[in-house]
Amino acid sequence: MYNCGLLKFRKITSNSNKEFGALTPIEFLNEIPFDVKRLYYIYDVNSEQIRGQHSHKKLHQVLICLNGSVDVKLINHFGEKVYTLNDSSEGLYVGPDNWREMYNFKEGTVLLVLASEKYDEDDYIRDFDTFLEFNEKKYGRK
Ligand code: T46
Repeated sequence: MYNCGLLKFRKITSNSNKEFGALTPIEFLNEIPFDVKRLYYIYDVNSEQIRGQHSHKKLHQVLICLNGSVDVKLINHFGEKVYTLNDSSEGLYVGPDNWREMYNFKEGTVLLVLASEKYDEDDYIRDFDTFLEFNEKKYGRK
């Protein structure tokens, strides 16, 4: 898929003690494909709720599901794909021009998001037809 994809982070566990648990370190400079300027997290979402339903003109983000499970549908000029995020050693990179929808939030899900820019409502496209027109101008007719 264009301008998005899964990132695998390290998961450090103990071979001798399964109860020790796991630790995932992320070094922003080496492992995140942009400078992180902001983070936020989404939680307490009802399982019937659909969030997102917008795209960004410039923003790069990485979505990491710290607990639970959530489906993320991405649509861009070149295709669409659904990612199930349920592993906290994985991150979903989402670049600009991707329409995103997050749904099927399992109870207790915490979705951490690393973002390349400060919050800016002008960077959002919240109407699907406007998103299609914007991408057609940028990438050409399909
Ligand atoms: C995205 C997906 C994955 C702020 O004031 N500051 C912030 O940094 C953010 C992210 C949001 N807000 C406000 C704007 C709205 O009044 O929080 C409210 C809820 O935001 P929104 O409806 O955009 O939330 P989601 O879950 O639909 O989308 C969020 C991000 O906004 C978006 O960039 O890609 O998560």
